[in-house]
Amino acid sequence: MPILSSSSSLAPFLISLVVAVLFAPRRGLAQFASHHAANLTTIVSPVDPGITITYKVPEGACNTVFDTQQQYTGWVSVPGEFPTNIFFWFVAARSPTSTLTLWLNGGPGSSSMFGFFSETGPCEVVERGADRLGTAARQWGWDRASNMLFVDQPNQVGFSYDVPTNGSIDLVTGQAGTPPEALPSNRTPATFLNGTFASLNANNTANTTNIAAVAIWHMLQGFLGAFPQYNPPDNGSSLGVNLFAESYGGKYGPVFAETWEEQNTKRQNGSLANSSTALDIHLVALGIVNGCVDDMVQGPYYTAMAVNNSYGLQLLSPVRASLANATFYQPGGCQDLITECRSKAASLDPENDGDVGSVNTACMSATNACNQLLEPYLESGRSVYDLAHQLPESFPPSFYVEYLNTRAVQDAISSVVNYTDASAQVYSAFLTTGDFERGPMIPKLASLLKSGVRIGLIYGDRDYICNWLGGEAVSLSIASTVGGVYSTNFPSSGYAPIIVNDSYIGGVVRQYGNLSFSRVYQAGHFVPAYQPETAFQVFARIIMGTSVSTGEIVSLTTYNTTGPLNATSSLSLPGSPTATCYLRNLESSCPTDTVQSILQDKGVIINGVWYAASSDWPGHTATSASSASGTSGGGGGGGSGGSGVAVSATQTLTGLFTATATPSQNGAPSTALPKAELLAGLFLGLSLLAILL
Ligand SMILES: *[C@@H]1O[C@H](CO)[C@@H](O)[C@H](O)[C@H]1NC(C)=O
Ligand SMILES: *[C@@H]1O[C@H](CO)[C@@H](O)[C@H](O)[C@H]1NC(C)=O
Ligand SMILES: *[C@@H]1O[C@H](CO)[C@@H](O)[C@H](O)[C@H]1NC(C)=O
Ligand SMILES: *[C@@H]1O[C@H](CO)[C@@H](O)[C@H](O)[C@H]1NC(C)=O
Ligand SMILES: *[C@@H]1O[C@H](CO)[C@@H](O)[C@H](O)[C@H]1NC(C)=O
Ligand SMILES: *[C@@H]1O[C@H](CO)[C@@H](O)[C@H](O)[C@H]1NC(C)=O
Ligand SMILES: *[C@@H]1O[C@H](CO)[C@@H](O)[C@H](O)[C@H]1NC(C)=O
Ligand SMILES: *[C@@H]1O[C@H](CO)[C@@H](O)[C@H](O)[C@H]1NC(C)=O
Ligand SMILES: *[C@@H]1O[C@H](CO)[C@@H](O)[C@H](O)[C@H]1NC(C)=O
Ligand SMILES: *[C@@H]1O[C@H](CO)[C@@H](O)[C@H](O)[C@H]1NC(C)=O
Ligand SMILES: *[C@@H]1O[C@H](CO)[C@@H](O)[C@H](O)[C@H]1NC(C)=O
Ligand SMILES: CC(=O)N[C@H]1CO[C@H](CO)[C@@H](O)[C@@H]1O
Repeated sequence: MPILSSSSSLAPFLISLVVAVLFAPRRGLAQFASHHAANLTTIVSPVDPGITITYKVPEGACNTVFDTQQQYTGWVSVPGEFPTNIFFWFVAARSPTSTLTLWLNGGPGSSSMFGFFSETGPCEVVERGADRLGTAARQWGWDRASNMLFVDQPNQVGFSYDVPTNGSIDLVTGQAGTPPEALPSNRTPATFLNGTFASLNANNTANTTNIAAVAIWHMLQGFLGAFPQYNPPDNGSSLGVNLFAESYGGKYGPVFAETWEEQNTKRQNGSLANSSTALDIHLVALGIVNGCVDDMVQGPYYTAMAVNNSYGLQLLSPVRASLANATFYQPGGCQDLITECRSKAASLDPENDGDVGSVNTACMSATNACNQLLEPYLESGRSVYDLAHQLPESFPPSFYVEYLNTRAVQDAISSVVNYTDASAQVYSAFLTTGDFERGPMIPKLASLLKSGVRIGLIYGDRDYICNWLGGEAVSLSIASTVGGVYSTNFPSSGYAPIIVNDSYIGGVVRQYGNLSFSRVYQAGHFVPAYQPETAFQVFARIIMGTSVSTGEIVSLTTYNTTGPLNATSSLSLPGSPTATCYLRNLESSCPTDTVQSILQDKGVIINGVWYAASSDWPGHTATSASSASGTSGGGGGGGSGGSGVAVSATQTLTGLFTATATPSQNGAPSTALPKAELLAGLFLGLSLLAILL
């Protein structure tokens, strides 16, 4: 997850460097991750005997809808100048399918465990009592339609590591460092923790998207070689491997997909080392969720979104708007500097190895200039991820960070490192090469489309940082770059409703052939966290190759949507929720006065959340429900996925929806439930499901 720093360095993708902290304070050895190799299996990659896959079944760490859903966690270890151990978490679909989807969060430097536990994964973390966290199945997890593979990349992100290294993390500044330090005099035990991290050496990771792509190709070779039963058959079946990536994934997606296609070609023409044992990656669909794909196209829409966002928010005066516009257009502005970065890269560092000083410098200058596009918006005090949310912002919940730093979970996956949510080192490594503005990405997407890869762009319409106006511009730019029928038929296809279920329309979609662009109503940056059911149906329709509007089977070679030629219908902005102060996300989620209270050791901390008094904890009144459901074990339960929709025993947890009529309600029901109600709903959901399953 990219999290904007509350400090003044304003990068358009990230990042609070808050990496961790606070668990019921423990002393000595217990603070560090320890390695229990129990039940780990190691096998060798089919393409390279230097690459190994070490994995196990993570017993009890994530409750899925069905106990029969196979899970594996592990690391693919790739040799190189420094050790690279890429963490993955695999979960099989609820019903058998041959399709496999790789999910990536962005950053650069954000862990895909954020997506796993907050967006598309099979389970979410729930409070089961005071200082007792557990998991419940997510109703609209994408495992409903596909086998899912979540990967922490590049190296040193999340549970991925080079060399396990003991250190400490300061929750207040978000800084992790090595070696471990004693508690500073201006910190309380809750705000300063020992742990085991990666080396935190920014040299020991990828510093460009192209370099990261190679490691991920090897990672997939290792994974698919180890688990051939999950490698979709390349027998003309319409189901294969899908890559869905969010935010900075707007860059990972096109570059990784391009790399896989190139490797396939090389394997087929025999020019790849070990062609005979290498595996084709049969990419069917590339999905981009609120992606910052290419500032050359999206840059102008920062200003546009601030004045013309269809929620009636006018964030800039006309004078400010034209000044802000100049940040992009003026001579020597964002646009010119991107051009300079790209022309230097094309001639001096075409492979984007990040090792040519003058290219790095030019691309860094472009990155800095383009980051300024966000500045006027920041004065509004609203979250860059959601127009409706005032800062501090705590959506989606950060319980999972706390959960992943419990001994029980680390033992279940046999991790040698603690979990961190975002890697400052990876972010800074990408910054030093100006990777943000390299590209260009549109030609890559156009050529993927040309070669038959389906491309689905999904944009939540309350996001600012990679907003839907820019996303729509990306879709039009892809179509015109592909040329031919796409350049005429895509823009002339009208926006059709996205019919999510019998009761509401979740957004609008323009679709022609293998290209679609969806505006998802009432969703911020992390679309599946805001609108789980809409995001799921759109995802499922993209990977199945059906109509994104209705889910009907269509012939994609001729199908197009019909409707208005713009997607600008107005909606009303919901009120801003009150933030919950998660110590593991202190910089973003806690107001200043609360930070002062925490530093003075006032209040209580329950499940990693600060409360003025223990009676403020929503579970205070729900504890009996909690202990009753807490023992339900492996069967899991239906979570709300942030939607606040409690699962009832009659709701089915499998299957896809196909529309037969158009409902009248525009937009999903309100997502904001009072916390206590949400919590009680979760407990209720759990116990009902325990009966159901
Ligand atoms: C190893 O796996 C077996 C079978 O899944 C399980 O019974 C056992 O508890 C596991 N041992 C450890 C130490 O995780
Ligand atoms: C190819 O495979 C051989 C034998 O398995 C191995 O020695 C060699 O390192 C591999 N080469 C590459 C480039 O992976
Ligand atoms: C971390 O410190 C503990 C306690 O001193 C020690 O047992 C462990 O080996 C250390 N881990 C690493 C990776 O240095
Ligand atoms: C971290 O561990 C070191 C020993 O490795 C110890 O001296 C220090 O006090 C610990 N710090 C905290 C905050 O517990
Ligand atoms: C990273 O690499 C650079 C260039 O080789 C070197 O100057 C620097 O000392 C390295 N940093 C670390 C922490 O090893
Ligand atoms: C391809 O293989 C899958 C799984 O073995 C099978 O279900 C499917 O019918 C096959 N498709 C074709 C077109 O042969
Ligand atoms: C094989 O394909 C790759 C990627 O398209 C290309 O660069 C290479 O020149 C081809 N080699 C041969 C021998 O055709
Ligand atoms: C920004 O500049 C572009 C190109 O000159 C223009 O089309 C657009 O209307 C301007 N937007 C604002 C808000 O001034
Ligand atoms: C980026 O990584 C490459 C490959 O590891 C290295 O050669 C290059 O010097 C790095 N660039 C910077 C700016 O550190
Ligand atoms: C690291 O994990 C251990 C449990 O294995 C936990 O006690 C400790 O608090 C964690 N440290 C951090 C910084 O998360
Ligand atoms: C969007 O399309 C509708 C219907 O075609 C039209 O009435 C409206 O004026 C258009 N709005 C904009 C901003 O172009
Ligand atoms: C541009 C385009 O191909 N438009 C077609 C979309 O589909 C409708 C039928 O549903 C046709 O009438 C349009 O010509």
